[in-house]
Amino acid sequence: MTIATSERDLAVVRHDWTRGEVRALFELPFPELIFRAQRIHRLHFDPTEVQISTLISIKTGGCPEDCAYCPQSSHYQTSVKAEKLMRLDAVVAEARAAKSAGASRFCMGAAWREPKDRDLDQVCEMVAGVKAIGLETCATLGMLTQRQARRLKAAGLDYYNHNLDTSPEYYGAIITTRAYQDRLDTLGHVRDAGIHVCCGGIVGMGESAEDRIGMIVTLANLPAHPESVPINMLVKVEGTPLAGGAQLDPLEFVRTIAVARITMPRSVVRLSAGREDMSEETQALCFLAGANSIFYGPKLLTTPNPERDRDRRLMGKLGLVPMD
Ligand code: SAM
Ligand code: DTB
Ligand code: SF4
Repeated sequence: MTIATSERDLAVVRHDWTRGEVRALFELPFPELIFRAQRIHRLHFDPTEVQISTLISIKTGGCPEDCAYCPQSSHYQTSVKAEKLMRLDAVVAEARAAKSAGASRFCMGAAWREPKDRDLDQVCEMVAGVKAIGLETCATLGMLTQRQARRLKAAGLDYYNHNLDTSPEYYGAIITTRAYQDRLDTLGHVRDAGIHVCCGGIVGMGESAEDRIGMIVTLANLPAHPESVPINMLVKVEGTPLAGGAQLDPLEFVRTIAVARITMPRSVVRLSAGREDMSEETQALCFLAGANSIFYGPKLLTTPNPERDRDRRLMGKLGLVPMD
């Protein structure tokens, strides 16, 4: 198996990755893998810059989908209580606080299978309100129709997060209430509406190495690479079917980040969920492997994320600075 190694080959952005090529990347000796990831990272980014996003759950819990990782699914007994959609003024107040803490993007998440049109009216107001205070806007609301995507774009939405989560082959073991193709359809609607795509997945869900390969192949062969690729380490939540699974070796997580960086050279790769339980050393390896975005602030949607001062200290130690 030959893999591109010249600077010119590395600079080519491809959408025709084969499983064999991606498998060969995963299996590279670690120093070789990291070196390639770093060379590609530096072609397109300043390796000291990290994009800072803050998450908020605008509608928590009670979701009809059965995603086996998710504490917000109504199929499982977890400590998450279902809440109503937040009020506009409360969302805008949180966005102001996120901006003054240093975030450049504000991501609003809702535990919906898909938004009702009445819900979307309110979310569009939130998007406009957050945009007006000078933040990039992101939302993750479940499946969208073409019309809903256009409405969000018109309201000022910059990014839509919609993860493929795992390989097409493993998807049915994780979610039964929707199909992989549903996800791909929504991604198409978002892209066609002119909204930037944020799409990645979760590792550590008991998937095989082949499934991590399949997930990256699918992401890297989308018609356009997602502008943002979140790689989440499963956050195990009591009450979900995946709570008791084996822990993935953190080095496999680092490898997944590196392969995402190499196959999607211009994408911002986010070291996403799972940092609360990750050592500083593992996080540092993720940045070396080409991760250049994090969620900042003590909560993800419902689970803990590192406190801000802990992240400021880590970034200081590593000499990393926020991306504009
Ligand atoms: N309901 C919408 C959907 O599923 O698209 C939006 C919110 S959903 C919580 C957004 C993403 O969070 C999921 O696609 C999944 O990748 C991630 N996620 C949820 N629970 C997680 C967990 N326990 N660990 C890691 N990532 C998780
Ligand atoms: C993404 O890929 N990860 C974020 C965001 N996109 C929406 C969500 C992580 C959720 C972790 C579990 C929780 O806090 O509920
Ligand atoms: Fe619902 Fe999204 Fe959680 Fe799945 S991941 S149960 S769709 S909130």
